[in-house]
Amino acid sequence: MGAVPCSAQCFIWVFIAMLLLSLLLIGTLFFVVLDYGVVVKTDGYHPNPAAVGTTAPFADPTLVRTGPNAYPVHMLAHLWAYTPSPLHVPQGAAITFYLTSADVVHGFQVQGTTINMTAVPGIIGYVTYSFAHAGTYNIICNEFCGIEHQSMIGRIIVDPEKRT
Ligand SMILES: [Cu+2]
Repeated sequence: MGAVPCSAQCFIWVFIAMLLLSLLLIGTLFFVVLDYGVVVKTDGYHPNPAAVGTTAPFADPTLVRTGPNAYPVHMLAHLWAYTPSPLHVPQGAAITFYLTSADVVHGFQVQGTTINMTAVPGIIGYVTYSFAHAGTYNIICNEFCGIEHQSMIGRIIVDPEKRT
């Protein structure tokens, strides 16, 4: 018994099934990207990564309180460290990390948290996070960036909330 030839109606049903699968795949991609914030939020661009550390706002990477619970900080990744480090932040405060790189692509993963960004030269990404627990958190580089990559570790020290 030979193979059963596919009729014109059969081709139509195969086409419909593939179309539905394609729509499902595309719909799932949109859902995941839009709903879970997979796309890194970008705050801006700068044309000269080599000079970003000497120009505002990255030249003065201090934590400044700008609202009732708002603390933005401009964080610079460079060969092979993070500036500022150690960074003291208050427990429970909403810290917005504005991150860029002065040279090559670096990682910015804060252990024990959901912060995991990529520092890209020329692009300023940002993420807001609130540290619920006091303690010392390591920032690790998870993008291979050169011969001292493994020693590229920063520190975030979360100071206990002062209760009066
Ligand atoms: Cu690295």
